[in-house]
Amino acid sequence: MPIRRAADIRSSEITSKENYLNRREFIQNGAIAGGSLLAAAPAFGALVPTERREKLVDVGTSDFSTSEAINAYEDITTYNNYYEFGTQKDDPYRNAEDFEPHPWTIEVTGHAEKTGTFHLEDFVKPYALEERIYRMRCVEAWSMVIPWVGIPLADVIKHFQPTSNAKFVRFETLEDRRRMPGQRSRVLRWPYREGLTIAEATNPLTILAVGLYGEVLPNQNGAPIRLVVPWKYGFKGIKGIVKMSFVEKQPKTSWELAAPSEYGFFANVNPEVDHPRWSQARERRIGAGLFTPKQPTLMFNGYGEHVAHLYAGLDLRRNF
Ligand SMILES: Nc1nc2c(c(=O)[nH]1)N[C@H]1C(S)=C(S)[C@@H](COP(=O)(O)O)O[C@H]1N2
Ligand SMILES: [Mo]
Repeated sequence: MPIRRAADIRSSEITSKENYLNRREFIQNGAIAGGSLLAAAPAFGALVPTERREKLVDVGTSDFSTSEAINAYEDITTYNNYYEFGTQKDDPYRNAEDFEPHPWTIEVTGHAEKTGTFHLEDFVKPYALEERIYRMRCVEAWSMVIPWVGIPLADVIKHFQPTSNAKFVRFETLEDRRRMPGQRSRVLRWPYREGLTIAEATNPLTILAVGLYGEVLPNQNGAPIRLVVPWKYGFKGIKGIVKMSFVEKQPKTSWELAAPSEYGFFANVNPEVDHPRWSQARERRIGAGLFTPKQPTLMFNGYGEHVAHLYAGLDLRRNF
């Protein structure tokens, strides 16, 4: 796999990122003027980003976006979890480059008025694209701020008209050992699968992302379409989705199947409930620099005002 050196990167690629930041007026943001973003080293010093992707047009903004300093494109695209392409953080960057996410179809099944198999283009066409700058928190106690581009999952669900039997939405990633070499290992049960309650899936914060940094989603981040649920640990954000099912029973997720005592169905970011092997009280912001101390983790990753009501009456220690 050819790794491009800094000298190989067209200056236009670098300029486009700076323009992007200017356009977003992030330069005026104190956190960035302080150097935490522009001076940030990529998560992997030796690696440089792959080619920038096609620009997405007609992308609206959102009130749900955080004003925190966003992570560098290099951080977001070289420090990933995507076990279909390997278990090391730079494996997806290295191994997903040749993955071809087109053409792509999504199957919608289960308890809904409308079901069927759709080309990705037809699946997303009815909805307006929005940029959502979200804080993301991984269960491994690191975090990033990512400018996603996506569509509200609530709109998609409304379109398919689930019946009253639909209590959960279940998602599946592509299963293809030839195109996803990590699936030759039994590290997880394939295909990767995830689920949300209908209330979680229709919460206005939940999106299906098709891009980041104003461009088409890179393969390592889940091209062509992945889930983003910002109040939950990153593993809920299933990548490379090929199937969405409206189901009655709480679906088993890949991480629950792998280690039920460590990863529960809800996976809400909760600094008060430790992972069995480590604390969840603090997090390391990727790209912040070696000497930056860990920062406190916020309940529901700071999104409690929008989602705490979904869990009223639920014991969050038992339902982790
Ligand atoms: N199909 C699939 N989706 C996945 C994963 C995976 O291994 N396979 N890893 C999850 C985990 S643990 C995290 S933290 C996020 C990382 O998303 P990012 O690489 O875009 O930051 O993807 C999630 N989605
Ligand atoms: Mo994760």
